[in-house]
Amino acid sequence: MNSPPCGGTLHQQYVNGDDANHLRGGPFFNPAPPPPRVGAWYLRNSNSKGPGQIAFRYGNGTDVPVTCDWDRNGSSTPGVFRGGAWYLRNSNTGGNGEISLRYGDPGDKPLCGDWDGNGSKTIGVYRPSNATFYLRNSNTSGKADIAFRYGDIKDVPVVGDWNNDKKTTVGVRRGDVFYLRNSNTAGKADIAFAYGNYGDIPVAGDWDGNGTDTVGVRRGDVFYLRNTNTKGNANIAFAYGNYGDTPLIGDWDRNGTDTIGVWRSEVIR
Ligand SMILES: [Ca+2]
Ligand SMILES: [Ca+2]
Ligand SMILES: [Ca+2]
Ligand SMILES: [Ca+2]
Repeated sequence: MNSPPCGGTLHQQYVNGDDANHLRGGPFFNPAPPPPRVGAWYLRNSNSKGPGQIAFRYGNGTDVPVTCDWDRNGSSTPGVFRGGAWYLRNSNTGGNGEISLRYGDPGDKPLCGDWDGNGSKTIGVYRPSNATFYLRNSNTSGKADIAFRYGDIKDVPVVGDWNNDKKTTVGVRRGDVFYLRNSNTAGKADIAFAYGNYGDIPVAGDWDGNGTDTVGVRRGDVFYLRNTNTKGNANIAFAYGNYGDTPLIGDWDRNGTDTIGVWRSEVIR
């Protein structure tokens, strides 16, 4: 998993992110090979400011991270989505993927939840190009068990158990408004409210351990978490990680409360 990746995707990232000035060298400029990147995971067991309590590297720096309780032991652990391939790990440690499967297409956003309420959390994807959720009830390759359109193109997906019925269902954020639905079907939002600012990254989790997932946003390096799915101010706000990190949410320590983490693409040194 940690071997140096290669190919067009990484080159693109290098050109766009690391050394765009090299493009000014002209059409014949041949850039040096991009430095290999890994995915660095920094997880914290409380929703508060402070150092990461769990830190490890897993996957490549061009992967899309996803976290879930893959093996139903109560602990959220990492997975990476790489253009339709998933590599899942059952502990919050560096190492090789323990489960690999194929599901979804490049460009999809990986998701995880207990879509059918049977106690097992499983994979899903949101496809931005057609605003469609494709959910699967096992962590295996195969076709979607549930597929439906919800929201609009350019919406950002969020998933959670908004009504404490043990089923994870979908939602989207559009502008500064969350549109949450209590069933995994097409239809109108059951809950809609504004929270945060345009451009915030939406998250969802059970911050207070009461069984209901509620929303939050990450803005810059600050998490703003709310304990009800309603309009209002953040109940919890704290800085964690760096600007540009990808937020992570999970119950890393199996205490029934979801807390934050961040994922960062790091150059191997
Ligand atoms: Ca399930
Ligand atoms: Ca639910
Ligand atoms: Ca809650
Ligand atoms: Ca926890």
